[in-house]
Amino acid sequence: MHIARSLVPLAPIAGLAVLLAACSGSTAGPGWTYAPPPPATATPAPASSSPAAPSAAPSAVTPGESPAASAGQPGGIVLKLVAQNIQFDQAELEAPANQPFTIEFSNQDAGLPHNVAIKDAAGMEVFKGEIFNGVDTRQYQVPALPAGTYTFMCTVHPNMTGTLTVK
Ligand SMILES: [Cu+2]
Repeated sequence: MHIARSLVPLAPIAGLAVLLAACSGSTAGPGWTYAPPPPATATPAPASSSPAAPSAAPSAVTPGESPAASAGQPGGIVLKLVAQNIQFDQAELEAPANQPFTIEFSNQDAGLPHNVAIKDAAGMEVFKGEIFNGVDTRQYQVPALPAGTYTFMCTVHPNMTGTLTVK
């Protein structure tokens, strides 16, 4: 609003004349002077309210961002895994071969660190998710893996293990 007000004095005299002419017809002259600014301020408001769009992105651009965001999750395959009482809720997981997937990992142990790491049949670590304290959830983006049998585990707790079948 402050910007809008400062713009008024800067407006050309002709512009002021138009404004005054327009205002003269209405009962509330100042009301019309303030009326135009709201649309101008309304545009930045949505941009600031959406942290994902730091640039001047009108709401019309927002739909365009959704496809871009979904493109970051190829396939959209999400495996859900929960850790509770220092145990995984599943002993076996299955994932598609040769395509990235997501593990939505929920750590339900308050104050305890967990993660999900994946080792191949040879014991080579092919993925290691961030270790974080519960209660919290992370979306692990796992790279494409060739078909095979893998082991998933918590790096912090060796007893937390399971079998990941990729096929
Ligand atoms: Cu753990």
